[in-house]
Amino acid sequence: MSDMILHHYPNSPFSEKVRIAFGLKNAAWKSVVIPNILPKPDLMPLTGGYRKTPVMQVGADIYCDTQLIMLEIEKRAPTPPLLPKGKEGEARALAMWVDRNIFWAAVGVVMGALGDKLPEAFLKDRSAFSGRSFDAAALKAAAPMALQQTYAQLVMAEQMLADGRPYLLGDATCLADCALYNPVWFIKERLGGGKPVPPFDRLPLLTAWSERLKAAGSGSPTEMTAAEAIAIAKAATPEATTIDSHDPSGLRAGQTISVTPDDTGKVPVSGVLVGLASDRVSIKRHHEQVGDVVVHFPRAGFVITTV
Ligand SMILES: N[C@@H](CCC(=O)N[C@@H](CS)C(=O)NCC(=O)O)C(=O)O
Repeated sequence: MSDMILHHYPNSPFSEKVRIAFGLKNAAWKSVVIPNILPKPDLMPLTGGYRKTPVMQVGADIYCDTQLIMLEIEKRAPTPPLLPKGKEGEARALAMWVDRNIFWAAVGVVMGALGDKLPEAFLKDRSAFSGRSFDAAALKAAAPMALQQTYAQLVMAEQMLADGRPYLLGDATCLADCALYNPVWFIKERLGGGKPVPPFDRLPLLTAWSERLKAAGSGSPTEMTAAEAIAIAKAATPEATTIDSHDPSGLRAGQTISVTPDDTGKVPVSGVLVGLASDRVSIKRHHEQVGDVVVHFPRAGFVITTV
């Protein structure tokens, strides 16, 4: 089986959601470190313009967004499972709640504290990326509200743990734990430096939960260069895909479409539709550096338009 290649950077909290899954599964993976702002010249030929972090590559298949990356890891490293039998929907829905609600509140907390220490190029990049102002003074002013929002939502997770269960959905770790680890890790690692940091001084169960997860580590990464990853894509053939002909979109194989995230980093990626299912849309693209690749996106939170 081809290697799972993660294109990521160390400080990226969404990448930590994936790295902790590798840790829980004790999985081997290849690590390509990418820039944390544009331009990303070695990533664009693979993704066709998708710029977010992380991206997972397996041969000539490119998986965008952690929603889909986690499902692919689950297929390729199934033990222990992160989609608990009979509770797959709960695990995925909780992950969406964290990704879409708690993450941005946590960004407000971290950026409010660090904004005036971050390079201007980073603040400019994140303003364009998010459509919100990443002006250091405005970030600082908004930080108290971000902390309250983060606290109010994390309390819900604290309540889940109140019956003594070690993880969000019971005795075993699941996708929702990996998702929640992303903003918790972000605040604790960037601001706490090992010491208690608000709002975790008020969240003892969540603090203990995060220490249990941290012990899982990140699996076994091996460094790989971007050039090596590109050569792997070029030498590989994308995996077979299928189209659900009853999909509510009415889309048909062979149509040229573009796929765009609906929240941040809204760069459309165009290609020929080769795969369609309830959890993913897949398009074939060609680029002289990487040859034919299939780029896969989740359905939830992505806008498909026919070109
Ligand atoms: N919905 C996306 C969110 C990814 C995301 O927002 N990642 C941040 C970094 S943690 C990002 O892309 N920042 C801009 C960049 O890295 O260029 C996912 O689940 O993968």
